Amino acid sequence: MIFRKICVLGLGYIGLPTASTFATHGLQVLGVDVNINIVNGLHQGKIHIHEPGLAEVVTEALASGNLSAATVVEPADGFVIAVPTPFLPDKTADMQAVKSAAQSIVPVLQPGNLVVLESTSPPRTTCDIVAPILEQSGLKAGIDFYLCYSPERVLPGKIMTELVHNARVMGGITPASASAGYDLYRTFVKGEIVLTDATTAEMVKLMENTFRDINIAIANEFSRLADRVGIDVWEAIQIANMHPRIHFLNPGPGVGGHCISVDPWFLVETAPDIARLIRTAREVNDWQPHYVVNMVARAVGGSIAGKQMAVLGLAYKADVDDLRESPAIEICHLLHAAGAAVTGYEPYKPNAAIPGLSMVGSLAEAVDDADVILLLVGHQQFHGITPELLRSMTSAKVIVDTVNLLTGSAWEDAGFTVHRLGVGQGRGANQG
Ligand code: SAJ
Repeated sequence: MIFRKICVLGLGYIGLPTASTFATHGLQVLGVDVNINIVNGLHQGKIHIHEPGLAEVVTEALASGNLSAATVVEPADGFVIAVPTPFLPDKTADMQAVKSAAQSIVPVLQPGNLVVLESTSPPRTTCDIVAPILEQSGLKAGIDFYLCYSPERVLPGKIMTELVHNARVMGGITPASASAGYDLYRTFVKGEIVLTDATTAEMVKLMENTFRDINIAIANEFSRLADRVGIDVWEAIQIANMHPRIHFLNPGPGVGGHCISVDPWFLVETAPDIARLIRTAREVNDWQPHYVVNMVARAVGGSIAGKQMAVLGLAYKADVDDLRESPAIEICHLLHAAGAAVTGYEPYKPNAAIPGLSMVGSLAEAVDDADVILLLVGHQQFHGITPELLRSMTSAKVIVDTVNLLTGSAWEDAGFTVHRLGVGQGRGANQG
């Protein structure tokens, strides 16, 4: 199938990179978003997302005349839905954005068109939710138009590379649909494009993120066990990973972001009686911020109330500006609720407004009058922090390191006690 014009619905972390990459590969692309500010910003060449390499591709796409933006869908050869699927307070998927995106295509859908859902969704969404909505057009899915599910699998921070080079799964509701989807994404995808059915593709996506969640949960659980038995979990993981069939991930302050901390719940929702391991892993990871706060309480000898906390890093992981579902922010809220005064420094979003936190624009301001310094994200900017540098900025003595950056005896020499996550008392607080 030949594509000349496509609409990409949703101009967020996935939609904007996808739309602009299609545009730089010769397609006429209309990016559609319900947020007028995003659409207007894009017309002025402004990008609302920090992602390495994205600005360059968007600038090139706009300059070529192939990329434009609007708030309403237009007739096209193909439609890509890349809208968010957050969860509701009861942890079930909020499919409202997917439903209204599909609904907005109905008036312009024509015979021979292709519709691709990219948003992470519970199994059977493409067949049971999207197809019936699109069929309100009077056209039959798989007969009059093609319909696919093709999940995005890109890692925030590496989106522009992974979008092009990762293998892609294309699940069609018919083989002809999968083949049409293949033709569209072949425009720019250099990785393999594997054809399958829509529900398998939905499961593949959820299985991948669940696998990672469970593997992080076991690392987090081992960090607690290490505390209990008096060993250094980072050292133990390093040694265990020398085994040819073992590959532990890292413990940390918790699992955040809009993917891994959300998607496994879609499987719990689908079959709560079966997905018991998946639920437990979610609960282990969701508890990790509380575990860190307990660690802070131990580090200060009991009460957090009245203490001045300097929090370094608020993003959900290293080297991204994304604050969604961030465990670091949850830790700040818990500290605030326990009566601490919390100052936050997030180099990628220095001006973020977060209730209960006073934000500052530099490391020096953050630690200036701190009693305790908490390192919650391993941003590159923090790799260069030395004991001497920090000592010149603060009289604080207690540091809590949840990402294992502040190792070695030099910290003690500079008068700091570093409490590292997953390092039991038996090993001494500063052992590297
Ligand atoms: N984390 C740990 N320990 C680790 C690795 C990660 O605690 O060893 C934490 C991070 O700090 C973060 C969370 O887990 O809070 C998730 O980070 P991540 O880098 O594992 O994943 P995401 O959410 O940025 O991106 C994931 C990726 N999925 C997989 O690797 C299976 C990505 O490929 C997906 O496209 C993305 O979810 C998505 O959009 O679904």
